[in-house]
Amino acid sequence: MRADFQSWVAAHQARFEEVLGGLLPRADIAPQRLHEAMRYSVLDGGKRVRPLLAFAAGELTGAEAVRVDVAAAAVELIHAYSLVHDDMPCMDDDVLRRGKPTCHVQYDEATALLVGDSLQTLAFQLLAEHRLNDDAARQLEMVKLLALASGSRGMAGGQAIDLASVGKSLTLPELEFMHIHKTGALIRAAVLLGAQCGSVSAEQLDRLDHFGKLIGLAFQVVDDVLDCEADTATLGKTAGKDADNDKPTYVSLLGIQGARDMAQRLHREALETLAGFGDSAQRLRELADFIVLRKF
Ligand code: GRG
Repeated sequence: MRADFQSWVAAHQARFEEVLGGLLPRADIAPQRLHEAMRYSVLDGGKRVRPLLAFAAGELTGAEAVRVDVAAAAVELIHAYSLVHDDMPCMDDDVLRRGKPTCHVQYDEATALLVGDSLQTLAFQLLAEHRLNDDAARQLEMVKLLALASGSRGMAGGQAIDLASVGKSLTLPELEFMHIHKTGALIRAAVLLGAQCGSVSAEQLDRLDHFGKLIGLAFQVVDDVLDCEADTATLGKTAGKDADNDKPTYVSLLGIQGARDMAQRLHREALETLAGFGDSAQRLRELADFIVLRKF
């Protein structure tokens, strides 16, 4: 990572932590235990890749930072809710997330369920409550975009396919379909929401959409490789879960080298989609590099 990019990431992560802290309900407000568990699940952890993508896309389109903050927070709250629910015994049944006990372990299952529900609704509350774009119709489109990316035709649908595919062998197109929905949809939404807080043409949005799809899939391919290669301490979540759970992955289909090659190809194609943007897309390029080169 270049020093300049590293400090951009660190500054945005630190500022965003404050933003999230201010947008989440305070832990001393009733119901205290639920609010405390929501804060536990969102704050102090995670790479914040999706918010960083929103910030980079927002910088590209000249968006006001306070607007992108809200869009980025909405996406991160959806992401945090999905992790809380995914870790529950009825799904992945995991005990470690972001280097801490998972929400249902730290609190209890009913609380974890309600944390996920409450984070999801808070995300949409924020999008309805704060001005994201001067054009109200555009803002409504943004709300719809996040709803589609999160629901049965996006992340939750991808998760359903994931749960149904345990112990089965999927073809490459089937695996791709699952991951474009489960992981890719929210990453794509982060790019598009960040961009739409500013001024962006339909043609530019189309190219950013393509970038988001490619980098979202690359993120998952790298996640599959890391699940095999990295250790639990580095990941902050249990390593080797995919093989243990007999889940089809890019590694099980293509082998480690095949999966790495695929991530490289997606990375290259993602960078190509940004070619026309010049210097304004530099942060997005650096984030694309980070997504494929990351070690955690
Ligand atoms: C429960 C509706 C529902 C969906 C769950 C996101 C998800 C769908 C499951 C998480 C399981 C998983 C390991 C997915 C693969 C990719 C992924 C989303 C990894 C976690 O994202 P990171 O690495 O996490 O950005 P941090 O903690 O850095 O935010």
